[in-house]
Amino acid sequence: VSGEEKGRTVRFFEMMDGFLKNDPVSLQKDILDHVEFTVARSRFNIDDFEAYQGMAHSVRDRLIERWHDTQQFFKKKDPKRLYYLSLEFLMGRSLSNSIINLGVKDQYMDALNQLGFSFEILAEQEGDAALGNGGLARLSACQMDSLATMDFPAWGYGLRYQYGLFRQVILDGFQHEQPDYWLNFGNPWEIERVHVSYAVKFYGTVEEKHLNGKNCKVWIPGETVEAVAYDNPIPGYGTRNTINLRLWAAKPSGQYDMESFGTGDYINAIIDRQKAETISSVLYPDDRSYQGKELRLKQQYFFVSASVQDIIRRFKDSHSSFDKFHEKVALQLNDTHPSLAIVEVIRVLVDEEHLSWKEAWDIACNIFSYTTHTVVPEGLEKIPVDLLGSLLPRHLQIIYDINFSFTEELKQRFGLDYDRLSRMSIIEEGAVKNIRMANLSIVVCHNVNGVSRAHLDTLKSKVFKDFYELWPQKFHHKTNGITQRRWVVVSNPGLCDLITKWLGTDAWIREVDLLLGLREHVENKELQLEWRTVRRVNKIRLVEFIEAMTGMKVSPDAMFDVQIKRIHEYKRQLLNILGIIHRYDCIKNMKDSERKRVVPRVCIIGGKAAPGYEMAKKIIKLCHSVGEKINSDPDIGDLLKLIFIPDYNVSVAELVIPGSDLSQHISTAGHEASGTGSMKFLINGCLLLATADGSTLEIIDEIGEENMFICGAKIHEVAMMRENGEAPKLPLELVHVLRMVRDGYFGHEEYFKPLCDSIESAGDFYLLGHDFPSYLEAQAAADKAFVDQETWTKMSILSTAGSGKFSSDRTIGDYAAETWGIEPCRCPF
Ligand code: Z15
Repeated sequence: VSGEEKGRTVRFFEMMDGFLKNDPVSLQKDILDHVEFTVARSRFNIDDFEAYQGMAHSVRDRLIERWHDTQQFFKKKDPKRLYYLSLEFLMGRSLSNSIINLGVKDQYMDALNQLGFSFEILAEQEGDAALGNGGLARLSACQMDSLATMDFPAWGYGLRYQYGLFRQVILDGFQHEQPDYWLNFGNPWEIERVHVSYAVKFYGTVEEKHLNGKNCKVWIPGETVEAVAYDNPIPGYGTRNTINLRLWAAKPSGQYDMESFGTGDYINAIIDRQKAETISSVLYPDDRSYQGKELRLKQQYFFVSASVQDIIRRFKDSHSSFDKFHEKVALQLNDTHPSLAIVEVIRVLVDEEHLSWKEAWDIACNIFSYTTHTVVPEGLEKIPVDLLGSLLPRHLQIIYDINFSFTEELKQRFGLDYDRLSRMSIIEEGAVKNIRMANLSIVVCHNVNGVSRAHLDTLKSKVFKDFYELWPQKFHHKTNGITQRRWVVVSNPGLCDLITKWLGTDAWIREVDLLLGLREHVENKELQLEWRTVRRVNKIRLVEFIEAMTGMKVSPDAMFDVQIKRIHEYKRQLLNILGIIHRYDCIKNMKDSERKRVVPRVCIIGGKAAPGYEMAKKIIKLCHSVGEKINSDPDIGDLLKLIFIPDYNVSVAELVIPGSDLSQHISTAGHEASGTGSMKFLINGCLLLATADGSTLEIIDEIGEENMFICGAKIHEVAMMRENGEAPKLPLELVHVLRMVRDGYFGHEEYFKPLCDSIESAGDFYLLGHDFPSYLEAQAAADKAFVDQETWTKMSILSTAGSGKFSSDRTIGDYAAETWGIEPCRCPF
């Protein structure tokens, strides 16, 4: 840094220094001020929720302060920025994460103690922000944390759904969906920007106009809706940088009032206007099934259009032409859900900024990159041409133009290979014509990323084979990761302190590779003992939670065996449950002497089924019916318990993961693109029982197969069995277990029949039969290892020690260097 530069930085620093004080006395005053003036409750009579609100608002002030400094600093430096577009962000709670990342946790703890409040109780008052479904949505949340912590000049864009993911309520073992009124009690973590709003157009027609000697397309919309910005500050850890997640809410537009109110039907005109808000009202709850719904398409375009307008406005604030646009802007698409952004950028540049097609095209090809999260062709998003044409007539024209040039290029390259042309075309012909959003994204994006090494292999050899042959240089992978801030520092403070103590530094919170240093101490008896103690405390916390949620008392001496994730046939919760029935049946048939050697287990399953996914809902019911039978069997006692944790979400995960001994990741090999739950368990020292799929393959590389329990067919074996159409011969143990279900041992035999049929008469697509024996072997190996607590503890320490690769810091570092071309831009303290 030059002397002059330094001088400026110092003045800058002085300017921002010391606005809000963080000593416990100042914090107390701020909390109480907010209770009195923001929450409007008397400071002499406040309950835990009001105290939470007061505290949250005081934290919010500190976030805003740093947010301003960061945004000003970015503006001054004008670096290349990353814009991360995702329709889903699964943020969970913010209080604890914020004070830890701001570095003011101890001060707040003191302040609260002096006021007579417990931080843990206040933190429990907060509900989850659940603006997403599962892995893809939590991934974007983890990546935002890493982007902020690593000082990247990044923005997130998303939708501010009024209803997040549904609440799961279990009645008589069946899942019911309830709305998630997450905004009802106010949201201190967002800043409403009434003045940051854009008009978003829908429907209407396209007209050809002659302007300045050029032919122009003018889109005359049939409906206009206003997008209003809500900013959610994302604080980095160990840095002043606080980046922005901007979520859009739909409001009626003021622009066309004269027309609708001109008819004199005032009341109906108001009611009509209000309908605009439905666009951002509700998150679609099915991950990876696309139904071609108009509202969903409206959501996608609404969010994309507002974001693109905002990005272009910000760029134009400091640039007078688009020459440098691609040097200043990178746009990342989280799956194809925001891929209309590609078309929107071209439309705005050509129709509104009057660039040539070639200029606009070159810009789009330079700025966009895309991550795919799916393994199967059915997982690819399609939009009916008619639907898109009526909602976005100009965009359909542009898509056809792109496709025309693309197919011309294909013909040049491959000749008139019509099979190939029809496979690769952006338009899918057929009874219903569809737009293949993945094809559109691959054609334009300079970079297509898979989420694990195995996933990239599948993309190259199957899902995007044709495209890989055409553009091999576009295809890469960035193995997913999770943030150690939320998944250890926030959720497992005991383990966090222990790791820091043994590494002699807390630097691993920013440089996760330092965890490797734990390997040196793995034989140390003192560490082993402390490790077990911390894990034991976490288990007891989980025991209390289970009792509060389900009324069941379980013993912390048992092995806690956990499978928590969305319910999906390919994730094979059914394999888990059938394994539990087998275990139950074995115990029932044991002599007393044999029972003494059984390792007691508490099996825990949690997860939501998409509301329309019948098989997944049956799996939830089966879990409850089996649990009821086992848990009430006096013959079994503490040897086996089966618990279903209702309404699984981010904050439930934060509590369950640190208290688990064993976790299951048993997708049929080749079906899980990556799987990020396994990484959260791994870093918390929970052992994995897993199939060789997605990211577990890379976990094996890092910690060694000897520290995990691996089972099931390998990816190539699955492919071979399916190709050969091998008649599945089911193992006898499995046939026996299915017999019990069919015979009504757990009741509801009619309702469960399709589950049994999927294995016994529908070809067992997910290969439960094939994998059952090796699954049971892996379970037996886990039992055996658990008996020897010292070995188990070492495996646990080695799991944490080897988890560094699976930090989202590593993922984001790779994206920054290899895909986005962005550099850190660190706001001075
Ligand atoms: C989703 O959560 C994932 C993939 C999808 O195609 C959709 Cl629509 C939702 C998950 C993958 O199933 C999981 O393997 C991966 O770890 C995660 O995305 C993040 O990449």
